[in-house]
Amino acid sequence: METKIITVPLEEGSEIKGSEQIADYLNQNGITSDTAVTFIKEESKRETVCNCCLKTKEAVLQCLDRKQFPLIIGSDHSVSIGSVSAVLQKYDVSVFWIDAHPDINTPEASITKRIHGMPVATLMKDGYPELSELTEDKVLKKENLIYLGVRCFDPYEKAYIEENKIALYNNFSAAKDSIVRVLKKIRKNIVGPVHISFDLDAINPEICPGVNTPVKEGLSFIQVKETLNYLFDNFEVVAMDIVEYNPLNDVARKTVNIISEIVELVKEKVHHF
Ligand SMILES: [Mn+2]
Repeated sequence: METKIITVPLEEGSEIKGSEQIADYLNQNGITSDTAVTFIKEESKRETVCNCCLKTKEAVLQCLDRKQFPLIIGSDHSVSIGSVSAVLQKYDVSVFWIDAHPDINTPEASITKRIHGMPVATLMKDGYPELSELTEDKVLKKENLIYLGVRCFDPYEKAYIEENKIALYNNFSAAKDSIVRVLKKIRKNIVGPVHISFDLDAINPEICPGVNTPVKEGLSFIQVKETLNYLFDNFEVVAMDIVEYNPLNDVARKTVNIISEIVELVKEKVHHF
Protein backbone atom coordinates (compact mmCIF):
# COMPACT_ATOMS: atom_id res chain seq x y z
CA MET A 1 0.00 0.00 0.00
CA GLU A 2 1.05 3.58 -0.59
CA THR A 3 1.50 6.12 2.22
CA LYS A 4 0.08 9.61 1.73
CA ILE A 5 1.46 12.39 3.89
CA ILE A 6 -1.18 14.92 4.90
CA THR A 7 0.23 18.01 6.64
CA VAL A 8 -2.04 20.17 8.76
CA PRO A 9 -0.78 23.59 9.92
CA LEU A 10 -3.14 24.28 12.81
CA GLU A 11 -2.25 26.48 15.80
CA GLU A 12 -5.63 27.54 17.11
CA GLY A 13 -6.16 24.42 19.21
CA SER A 14 -2.91 24.86 21.12
CA GLU A 15 -2.94 28.67 20.96
CA ILE A 16 0.85 28.43 20.62
CA LYS A 17 2.69 30.00 17.70
CA GLY A 18 5.03 27.96 15.59
CA SER A 19 3.20 25.31 13.62
CA GLU A 20 1.80 27.34 10.74
CA GLN A 21 4.80 26.67 8.49
CA ILE A 22 5.28 22.98 9.28
CA ALA A 23 4.90 21.88 5.64
CA ASP A 24 7.86 24.14 4.69
CA TYR A 25 10.02 22.93 7.57
CA LEU A 26 9.25 19.32 6.73
CA ASN A 27 9.93 19.91 3.06
CA GLN A 28 13.32 21.52 3.80
CA ASN A 29 14.14 18.35 5.68
CA GLY A 30 13.13 15.99 2.90
CA ILE A 31 9.58 15.17 3.99
CA THR A 32 7.23 16.08 1.16
CA SER A 33 3.50 16.54 1.72
CA ASP A 34 1.16 14.78 -0.67
CA THR A 35 -1.68 16.93 0.64
CA ALA A 36 -1.27 20.18 2.55
CA VAL A 37 -4.59 20.87 4.24
CA THR A 38 -5.82 24.44 3.92
CA PHE A 39 -8.73 25.95 5.80
CA ILE A 40 -10.39 29.27 6.46
CA LYS A 41 -9.35 31.12 9.61
CA GLU A 42 -12.24 32.64 11.51
CA GLU A 43 -12.33 35.16 14.26
CA SER A 44 -13.19 32.39 16.70
CA LYS A 45 -10.49 29.80 17.38
CA ARG A 46 -13.16 27.15 17.80
CA GLU A 47 -14.57 27.79 14.33
CA THR A 48 -11.07 27.72 12.85
CA VAL A 49 -10.35 24.37 14.52
CA CYS A 50 -13.68 23.12 13.20
CA ASN A 51 -12.90 24.22 9.61
CA CYS A 52 -9.48 22.60 9.84
CA CYS A 53 -10.76 19.31 11.27
CA LEU A 54 -13.45 19.08 8.59
CA LYS A 55 -10.82 19.52 5.84
CA THR A 56 -8.53 17.01 7.55
CA LYS A 57 -11.38 14.53 7.79
CA GLU A 58 -12.10 14.93 4.05
CA ALA A 59 -8.44 14.40 3.14
CA VAL A 60 -8.22 11.26 5.30
CA LEU A 61 -11.49 9.86 3.92
CA GLN A 62 -10.21 10.36 0.38
CA CYS A 63 -7.09 8.32 1.22
CA LEU A 64 -9.10 5.53 2.80
CA ASP A 65 -11.43 5.41 -0.22
CA ARG A 66 -8.41 5.11 -2.52
CA LYS A 67 -6.88 2.35 -0.37
CA GLN A 68 -3.97 4.59 0.59
CA PHE A 69 -2.51 4.91 4.06
CA PRO A 70 -3.05 8.37 5.58
CA LEU A 71 -0.11 9.66 7.64
CA ILE A 72 -1.21 12.95 9.14
CA ILE A 73 1.56 15.27 10.31
CA GLY A 74 0.23 18.03 12.42
CA SER A 75 0.73 20.85 14.60
CA ASP A 76 -1.70 20.78 17.48
CA HIS A 77 -3.42 17.55 18.50
CA SER A 78 -6.91 18.88 17.67
CA VAL A 79 -6.25 17.72 14.09
CA SER A 80 -6.88 14.18 15.33
CA ILE A 81 -10.54 15.08 15.79
CA GLY A 82 -10.59 15.22 11.98
CA SER A 83 -8.42 12.20 11.28
CA VAL A 84 -9.99 9.82 13.80
CA SER A 85 -13.51 10.98 12.77
CA ALA A 86 -12.69 9.91 9.21
CA VAL A 87 -11.33 6.53 10.28
CA LEU A 88 -14.38 5.92 12.51
CA GLN A 89 -16.64 6.20 9.44
CA LYS A 90 -14.91 3.15 7.94
CA TYR A 91 -13.72 1.06 10.88
CA ASP A 92 -14.57 0.22 14.46
CA VAL A 93 -11.03 1.19 15.41
CA SER A 94 -8.95 0.87 18.52
CA VAL A 95 -6.91 4.01 19.07
CA PHE A 96 -3.43 3.97 20.55
CA TRP A 97 -3.02 7.47 21.98
CA ILE A 98 0.73 7.84 22.54
CA ASP A 99 1.18 11.14 24.37
CA ALA A 100 2.45 12.83 27.53
CA HIS A 101 -1.12 14.07 28.09
CA PRO A 102 -4.44 12.19 27.93
CA ASP A 103 -6.18 15.02 25.99
CA ILE A 104 -9.51 13.97 27.51
CA ASN A 105 -10.58 17.31 28.96
CA THR A 106 -14.10 18.49 28.27
CA PRO A 107 -14.88 22.15 27.52
CA GLU A 108 -16.33 22.47 31.04
CA ALA A 109 -13.51 20.67 32.86
CA SER A 110 -10.57 22.11 30.94
CA ILE A 111 -8.43 24.55 32.88
CA THR A 112 -6.79 26.17 29.85
CA LYS A 113 -9.83 25.81 27.50
CA ARG A 114 -7.40 24.90 24.72
CA ILE A 115 -8.94 22.46 22.28
CA HIS A 116 -5.72 20.46 21.82
CA GLY A 117 -6.37 19.13 25.33
CA MET A 118 -9.84 17.89 24.33
CA PRO A 119 -9.60 15.70 21.20
CA VAL A 120 -10.23 12.38 22.99
CA ALA A 121 -13.28 13.73 24.83
CA THR A 122 -14.49 15.27 21.57
CA LEU A 123 -14.26 11.90 19.79
CA MET A 124 -16.30 10.44 22.66
CA LYS A 125 -18.99 13.09 22.08
CA ASP A 126 -17.98 15.10 25.16
CA GLY A 127 -16.47 18.03 23.25
CA TYR A 128 -17.83 21.23 21.77
CA PRO A 129 -20.94 20.09 19.84
CA GLU A 130 -19.79 21.39 16.44
CA LEU A 131 -16.54 19.41 16.82
CA SER A 132 -18.08 16.26 18.30
CA GLU A 133 -20.46 16.27 15.33
CA LEU A 134 -17.56 15.35 13.05
CA THR A 135 -17.77 11.73 14.21
CA GLU A 136 -21.36 11.66 12.86
CA ASP A 137 -23.18 8.61 14.25
CA LYS A 138 -19.90 6.99 15.33
CA VAL A 139 -18.03 7.42 18.58
CA LEU A 140 -14.65 6.44 20.00
CA LYS A 141 -15.48 3.80 22.60
CA LYS A 142 -13.71 3.89 25.97
CA GLU A 143 -12.81 0.23 25.66
CA ASN A 144 -11.14 0.94 22.31
CA LEU A 145 -8.75 3.55 23.71
CA ILE A 146 -5.25 2.67 24.90
CA TYR A 147 -2.94 5.28 26.34
CA LEU A 148 0.84 4.87 26.15
CA GLY A 149 3.37 7.20 27.74
CA VAL A 150 0.83 9.50 29.44
CA ARG A 151 2.39 11.18 32.47
CA CYS A 152 0.81 14.63 32.92
CA PHE A 153 -2.84 14.79 33.97
CA ASP A 154 -5.30 17.40 35.09
CA PRO A 155 -7.24 16.21 38.17
CA TYR A 156 -10.44 15.80 36.15
CA GLU A 157 -8.65 13.68 33.58
CA LYS A 158 -7.04 11.41 36.16
CA ALA A 159 -10.36 10.80 37.89
CA TYR A 160 -12.18 10.16 34.60
CA ILE A 161 -9.59 7.66 33.39
CA GLU A 162 -9.64 5.78 36.70
CA GLU A 163 -13.44 5.76 37.02
CA ASN A 164 -13.87 4.53 33.48
CA LYS A 165 -11.01 2.04 33.70
CA ILE A 166 -9.41 3.32 30.50
CA ALA A 167 -6.27 1.37 29.58
CA LEU A 168 -3.16 3.39 30.40
CA TYR A 169 0.47 2.31 30.39
CA ASN A 170 3.40 4.51 31.26
CA ASN A 171 6.63 4.56 33.18
CA PHE A 172 8.08 1.62 31.26
CA SER A 173 11.65 2.27 32.30
CA ALA A 174 10.80 1.92 35.98
CA ALA A 175 8.54 -1.08 35.43
CA LYS A 176 9.84 -4.60 35.10
CA ASP A 177 8.08 -4.79 31.77
CA SER A 178 9.51 -3.51 28.55
CA ILE A 179 7.09 -1.69 26.30
CA VAL A 180 6.88 -4.67 23.94
CA ARG A 181 6.07 -7.05 26.80
CA VAL A 182 3.25 -4.71 27.82
CA LEU A 183 1.95 -4.60 24.23
CA LYS A 184 2.10 -8.40 24.02
CA LYS A 185 0.04 -8.66 27.19
CA ILE A 186 -2.68 -6.30 26.00
CA ARG A 187 -2.72 -7.65 22.43
CA LYS A 188 -5.47 -10.19 23.07
CA ASN A 189 -7.80 -7.44 24.29
CA ILE A 190 -7.50 -5.40 21.11
CA VAL A 191 -9.91 -6.26 18.37
CA GLY A 192 -10.15 -4.82 14.89
CA PRO A 193 -8.12 -2.22 13.08
CA VAL A 194 -5.90 0.32 14.82
CA HIS A 195 -5.34 4.06 14.53
CA ILE A 196 -2.11 5.39 16.04
CA SER A 197 -2.27 8.96 17.33
CA PHE A 198 1.29 9.83 18.19
CA ASP A 199 2.04 13.07 20.00
CA LEU A 200 5.75 13.88 19.82
CA ASP A 201 5.67 15.04 23.45
CA ALA A 202 5.41 11.38 24.48
CA ILE A 203 9.17 11.35 23.90
CA ASN A 204 11.58 12.82 26.41
CA PRO A 205 11.93 16.52 25.47
CA GLU A 206 15.70 16.34 25.83
CA ILE A 207 15.75 14.23 22.69
CA CYS A 208 12.60 15.65 21.06
CA PRO A 209 12.29 19.34 22.02
CA GLY A 210 10.26 20.66 19.06
CA VAL A 211 6.81 20.35 20.61
CA ASN A 212 4.21 22.77 21.99
CA THR A 213 3.97 21.53 25.59
CA PRO A 214 7.01 19.52 26.70
CA VAL A 215 6.78 17.33 29.80
CA LYS A 216 9.97 16.13 31.45
CA GLU A 217 11.06 12.51 31.15
CA GLY A 218 9.10 10.34 28.74
CA LEU A 219 9.75 7.60 26.22
CA SER A 220 13.08 7.07 24.52
CA PHE A 221 13.14 7.07 20.75
CA ILE A 222 14.09 3.39 20.85
CA GLN A 223 10.91 2.65 22.84
CA VAL A 224 8.86 4.56 20.27
CA LYS A 225 10.37 2.60 17.40
CA GLU A 226 9.80 -0.68 19.28
CA THR A 227 6.17 0.34 19.82
CA LEU A 228 5.55 1.29 16.20
CA ASN A 229 7.26 -1.84 14.90
CA TYR A 230 5.15 -3.97 17.21
CA LEU A 231 1.88 -2.24 16.31
CA PHE A 232 2.49 -2.39 12.55
CA ASP A 233 3.63 -6.03 12.72
CA ASN A 234 0.75 -7.26 14.89
CA PHE A 235 -2.30 -5.18 14.02
CA GLU A 236 -4.10 -3.86 10.99
CA VAL A 237 -2.94 -0.26 11.32
CA VAL A 238 -5.18 1.87 9.10
CA ALA A 239 -3.98 5.43 9.80
CA MET A 240 -1.53 7.37 11.92
CA ASP A 241 -1.06 10.91 13.21
CA ILE A 242 2.24 12.52 14.20
CA VAL A 243 1.34 15.73 16.02
CA GLU A 244 2.36 18.70 18.17
CA TYR A 245 5.41 19.42 16.03
CA ASN A 246 6.54 22.97 16.70
CA PRO A 247 9.60 23.82 14.57
CA LEU A 248 10.30 27.02 16.53
CA ASN A 249 11.08 24.93 19.62
CA ASP A 250 13.29 22.45 17.81
CA VAL A 251 16.99 22.28 18.65
CA ALA A 252 19.57 21.17 16.11
CA ARG A 253 16.86 19.48 14.01
CA LYS A 254 16.43 16.80 16.66
CA THR A 255 12.65 16.70 16.29
CA VAL A 256 12.45 16.87 12.53
CA ASN A 257 15.03 14.08 12.32
CA ILE A 258 12.82 11.96 14.58
CA ILE A 259 9.79 12.71 12.37
CA SER A 260 11.84 11.79 9.33
CA GLU A 261 12.82 8.42 10.82
CA ILE A 262 9.23 7.69 11.83
CA VAL A 263 7.97 8.55 8.33
CA GLU A 264 10.50 6.14 6.80
CA LEU A 265 9.54 3.41 9.29
CA VAL A 266 5.83 3.84 8.49
CA LYS A 267 6.36 3.92 4.72
CA GLU A 268 8.42 0.74 4.91
CA LYS A 269 5.76 -1.08 6.96
CA VAL A 270 2.86 0.17 4.83
CA HIS A 271 4.67 -0.80 1.64
CA HIS A 272 4.31 -4.45 2.69
CA PHE A 273 0.55 -4.24 3.39
MN1 LIG B 1 -1.63 15.37 22.66
